Amino acid sequence: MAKRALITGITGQDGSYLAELLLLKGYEVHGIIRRASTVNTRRIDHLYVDPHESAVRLFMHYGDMVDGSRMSVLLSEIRPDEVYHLASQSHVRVSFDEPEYTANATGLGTIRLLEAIRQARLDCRFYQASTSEMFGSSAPPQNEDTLFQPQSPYGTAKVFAHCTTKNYREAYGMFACSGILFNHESPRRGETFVTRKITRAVARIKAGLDEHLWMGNIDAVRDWGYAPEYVEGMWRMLQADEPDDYVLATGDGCTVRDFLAMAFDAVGLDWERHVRFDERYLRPSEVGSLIGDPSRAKVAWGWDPLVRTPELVKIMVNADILALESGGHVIDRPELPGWA
Ligand code: NAP
Ligand code: F7E
Repeated sequence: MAKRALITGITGQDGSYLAELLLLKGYEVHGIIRRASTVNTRRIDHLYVDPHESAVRLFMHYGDMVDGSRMSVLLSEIRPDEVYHLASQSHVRVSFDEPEYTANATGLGTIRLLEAIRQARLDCRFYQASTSEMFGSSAPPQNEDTLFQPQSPYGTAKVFAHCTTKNYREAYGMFACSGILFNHESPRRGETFVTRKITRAVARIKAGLDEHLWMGNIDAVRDWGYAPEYVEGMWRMLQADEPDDYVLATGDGCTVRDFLAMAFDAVGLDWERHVRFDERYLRPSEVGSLIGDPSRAKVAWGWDPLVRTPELVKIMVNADILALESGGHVIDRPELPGWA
């Protein structure tokens, strides 16, 4: 019988790739979506017209992480073998504007889901989407033992969710894991995160539609990998013999300035002629440098990402140029082993 997975946050960047991967692996996939006044399923619509007829194994349910009773009903009805909890208010800058909502959806949302699993007495495996933002001001390279010193309401909410996941593993013997993922990007990345903001702007400036790009702190260092490889890591985490927490990262650091230079260079433009500073994109407290050490995942199950930041930049710039030329949204297909 096919394994049954539940994905919260299925309409997001990671949720869409993960749904695709699990359908390719033969899973029955259930996703939780929020009701919005306009349809926001553009990242997963292609899965309903899949030539392999995966659409018959894909099911959507309305729900919201702030609604605990709905989580209980959904978990009892779906009875999944694996739960991938990806739903979150995931924007760091926005979390300073909406700290209480971020704590509710991103922090308490995890406890609502874990309680729903526990009370339904489900024997299922649970994945928590933890983040390098939990390390905050701790110096790189960061690994699973690095001190959490979060610098934003998003980071503190994720520390709460991370510790709660560990507590349910230890207190109730649940197979509950946290993936501490460093920044991972793709053509499906939300348009207000810095990489996608840059690659969209490069496509528009190259096409003569815009002249300038307005940026905040370009000295920040991040470890940018390719999202499809990271969702494959989430799946591997839940196939392990024992539950544990793992860092997923490339191990390479790069400044926003370097990313800008590579992206403009990919289309033969000089970034310094087009980029302007705008203090509105600064944060009340910034995380200066995040560079991950993924040794534990490499040793445990050989996870070793193929795509490094320079190649990622090219993938994203090319996808944004193609989307602009085709006059709209184009869904990318990862060209990686296991995704054919
Ligand atoms: P994303 O593109 O922003 O997607 C977030 C998803 O969560 C969307 O499907 C969104 O639904 C859903 N969501 C938000 N608030 C919700 C709520 N109250 N109830 C139900 N659903 C809600 O994020 P992502 O990049 O795919 O990241 C996936 C997860 O990994 C997130 O938890 C994020 O914090 C974490 N993470 C991301 C990275 C990264 O670099 N991408 C790194 C570490 C950890 P709508 O479509 O309706 O908005
Ligand atoms: O910023 C700087 C900004 O918003 C990266 C989320 O997926 O990864 C993400 O969080 C850096 C920061 O991602 C602009 O100050 C400069 O230093 O793309 P970002 P993030 O804050 O690292 C972690 C791992 C997550 O878990 C989160 O969910 O870029 N920066 N100028 C800018 N950032 C933005 N967004 N816009 C700018 O104009």
